[in-house]
Amino acid sequence: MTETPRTAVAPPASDVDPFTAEHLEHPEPLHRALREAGPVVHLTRYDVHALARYEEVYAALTDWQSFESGAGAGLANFRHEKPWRPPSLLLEADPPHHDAPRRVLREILAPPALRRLRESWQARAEELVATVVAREGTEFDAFTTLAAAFPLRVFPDAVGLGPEGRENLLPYGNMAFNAFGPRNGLVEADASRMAELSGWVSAQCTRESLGDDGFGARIWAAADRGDLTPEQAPLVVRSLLTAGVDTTVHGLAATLYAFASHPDQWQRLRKRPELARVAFDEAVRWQSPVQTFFRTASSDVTVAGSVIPEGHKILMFLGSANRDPDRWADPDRFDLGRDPSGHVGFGMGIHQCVGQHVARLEAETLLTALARRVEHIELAGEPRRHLNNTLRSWAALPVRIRPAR
Ligand code: OVM
Repeated sequence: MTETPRTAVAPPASDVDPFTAEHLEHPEPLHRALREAGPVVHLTRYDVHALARYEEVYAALTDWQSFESGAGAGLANFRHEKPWRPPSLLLEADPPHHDAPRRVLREILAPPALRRLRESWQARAEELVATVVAREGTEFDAFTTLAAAFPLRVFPDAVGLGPEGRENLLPYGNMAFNAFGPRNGLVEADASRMAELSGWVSAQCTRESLGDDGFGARIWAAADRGDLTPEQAPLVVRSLLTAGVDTTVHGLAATLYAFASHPDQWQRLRKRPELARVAFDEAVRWQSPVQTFFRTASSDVTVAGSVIPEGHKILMFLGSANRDPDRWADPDRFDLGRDPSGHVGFGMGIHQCVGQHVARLEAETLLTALARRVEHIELAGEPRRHLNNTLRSWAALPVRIRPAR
């Protein structure tokens, strides 16, 4: 970002609320309007500056010096407002504090460290798909049966979580992702369970409650080596539990929705199952399970001629950047033939999703098993969204399949 020019222009203003049910349910018209209004749009209702074009979203994500995360990655400005929980050491931190937790988690979740999980995740995907394919009738809710069931089968075990209370994981993540938005009805609906869910998650982050062969134990081992302090370790475990479940559940749901609504692309995957990873990234681009994140200007920052005043928030529309026609050819099409790399569905820059290799391994193992056993998949009814201030999430995805012979 550049110095403040003498000729700063006032950005176009809008009183739109992106967090209403209408826009959360169908974000595309709002995204198009914001992209067309200009590179920066002042949202007067929240006094934040919206970026909806790929170029500006990418630039802001990769400029942590101008746009800090330490004041929160949601609407709440931690300079003035008390966070609902102790801030994340990863998402809600800046260098240099961010660096040690990031390095520790990056190594634990890096592709070489995940190799030992592949075989068992393949086996669990085969089991799950076999039960679905063997059922009487071939119509079912792919959200519950596959998208939610698979991550819940593999991820908590990989972390080393105990067996009790795992049903709290999705509600906790839903609450955390709502909390990035304004205090609307979605946040109020979570309020009654906040203390209970936060208490449960905190209790899972101690050394004693984690198995000795999982991501959690490796985080504690990093503390034993001195790569983290003992105070940091439970908060790094908490990041796994916050960011690692709902994201993959709704990312897999997006992928299954993409295939159920594009049967020709399913045939393409069946012929070339090695496209599973590309398919997942293309679905993440096309649906953007994480729709938005905020940053805070750490000085007066000029974006495309408009000044974002120091201490003010920007609202980055990842889902809109991922469908910007200036960046993507035929952006609204889910297409296994395109190269989706460069999408900002996992963010970009120093905060880019540290768990993305875990997510891709879940997607690869599940999709490969499905591609082998399912000849055809289509929608069997209207999919239902679950509304969340940040996640593009699902309540039901009715599908019909024809098992392969
Ligand atoms: C965290 C975290 C990181 C990314 C996303 C997120 C709730 C949370 O470190 O807790 O969403």
